[in-house]
Amino acid sequence: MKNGQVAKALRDIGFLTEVEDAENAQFKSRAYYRAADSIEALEQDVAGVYEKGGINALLELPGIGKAIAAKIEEYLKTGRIRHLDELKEKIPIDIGQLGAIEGVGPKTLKAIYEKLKVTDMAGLEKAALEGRLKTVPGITARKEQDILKKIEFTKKNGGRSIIGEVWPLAKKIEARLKGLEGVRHAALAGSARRMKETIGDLDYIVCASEPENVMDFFVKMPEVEEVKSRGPAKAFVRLAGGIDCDLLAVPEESWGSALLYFTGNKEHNVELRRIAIARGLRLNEWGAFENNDRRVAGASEEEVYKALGLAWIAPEMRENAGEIDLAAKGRLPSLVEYGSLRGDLQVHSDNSDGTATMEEMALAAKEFGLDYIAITDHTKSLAMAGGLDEQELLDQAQKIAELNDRLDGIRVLSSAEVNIGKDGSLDIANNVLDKLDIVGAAIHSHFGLSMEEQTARLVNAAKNPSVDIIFHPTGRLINRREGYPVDIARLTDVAKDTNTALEIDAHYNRLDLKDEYVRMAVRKGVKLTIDSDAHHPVHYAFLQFGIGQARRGWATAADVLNTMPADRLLKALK
Ligand code: DGT
Ligand code: CA
Ligand code: CA
Ligand code: ZN
Repeated sequence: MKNGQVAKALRDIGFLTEVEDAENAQFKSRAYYRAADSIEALEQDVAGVYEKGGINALLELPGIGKAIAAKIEEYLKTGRIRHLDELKEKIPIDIGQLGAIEGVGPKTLKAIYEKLKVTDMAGLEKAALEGRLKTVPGITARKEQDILKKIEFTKKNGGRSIIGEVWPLAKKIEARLKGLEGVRHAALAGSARRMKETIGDLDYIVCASEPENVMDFFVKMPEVEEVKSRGPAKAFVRLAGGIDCDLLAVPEESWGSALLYFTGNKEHNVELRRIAIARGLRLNEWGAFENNDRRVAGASEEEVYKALGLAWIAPEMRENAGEIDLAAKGRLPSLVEYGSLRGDLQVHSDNSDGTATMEEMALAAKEFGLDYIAITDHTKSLAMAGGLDEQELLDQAQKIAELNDRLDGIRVLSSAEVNIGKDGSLDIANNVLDKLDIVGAAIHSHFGLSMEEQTARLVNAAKNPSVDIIFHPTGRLINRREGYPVDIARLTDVAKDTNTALEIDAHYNRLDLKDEYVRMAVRKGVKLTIDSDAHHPVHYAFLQFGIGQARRGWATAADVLNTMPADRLLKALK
């Protein structure tokens, strides 16, 4: 169903229309909101309505007039609405974030944007903390404090948590539960087990001889801020920092079915239940049962899948995106494994904006278990990040050669994160890039350009014979910025044709490419890399989130270049 997307696009137009001209556009923006509501409430798929009856059928829907029907048609045909793109270009604010702050209306947002160029929540918070917000006409010191409070509130309570931010605590709690006396199994389930990039709440399942003791322990953990409910085999708490946490205890014979159920996702579960029914079984968190209530499976996930005629499916794939069909045919891919990366191809040093020396980064990589890293400092047009020019890059490559003579058990590749210009050109000449072992290129500016222009920039970079990898291809920052618009179908085609790899940036703020784009790349045989984008020696730990994302996109080791030893990798590059 496209209804949700169409409604969102209409609502965004309504909102930006109001931001653009708060005095006069109220009537117009209301019309968009009404149309959005109407599409959302529709029972049929709006795409189906249009396919059958064309624009006239759209006009018959409540609240849809000529101008809006034309925009819906445009969206259904092209996946975008030019008018919305133009508005976004004029007022490039993050609507999801800034539009959600209570008490900050379109008129205020416009004033803030015009004076301070603030586009997102982080920027607004920074401006308020630095006392710049009250320099905006109409904003008093009191209102500034007010906005700051609302931001804190939204940050704490609103929305979903980024996986990397909750992961350490989530795993700590899992380990604690596993270590409790009388606990036979304990696991973190839900979206965290599926390695989704954002987490709504944490779900734990335990199997224990004395569930009451586990509940006691759980509600008394030091991080618990509020106990929302607590029973003999179930508890629900809120942790400091605002994330909710579910715990369920089940008997041994239901361990697998409960783990399966609470890992989800919901659509995967629904589909499994449908298959169970077709086989004369009843499936729930307690097991798979025959009509006479005899349990036929439940103790392990494998057993439950087997009862349904399916192979065990890795949690990261459980999104009802075709994986069940593959499991039925015994054709599941063998996913790239955690810990299987031999190297990391995006690492920064203090020669640009990293915090540690090349040697420190190399030694930390070795300690982490990697065989090689590429030092990918920024290049000259990214002055903010202390980008290197041609001579500095060549000097750095020389130092890397000396470093390799000195170091044992870790190899350092000379490289760069070359900045892609507005027109798709690079800021470092090819004859210099060719002296480096490997070259990554990335976009760091001009985020307001259209999809055509952004795609052309990336395609240009991919066609450059010196460029081996496109780093963080869509530029998204999870929960902060959507990324610039890219025609991924086109980019993946060009990447395939030119033997350019696309990166899964494992930094948990990016995870870019995201899962669905990874799947597209894998399907087309595009090579991927999984890189930490480390700016600090501890950042190699991010790699696990990149692997999680790769697995969510069905990638195997063969799809990921840096599962290879360095020599083979260098031969595989263009
Ligand atoms: P989240 O917490 O929003 O990041 O996403 P999940 O997937 O962790 O969802 P959550 O915590 O609401 O529930 C955990 C799992 O429990 C979910 O993935 C599937 C299962 N589940 C929850 N509600 C339903 C439901 O109404 N029907 C079915 N079949 N399964 C459900
Ligand atoms: Ca959850
Ligand atoms: Ca939950
Ligand atoms: Zn970077």
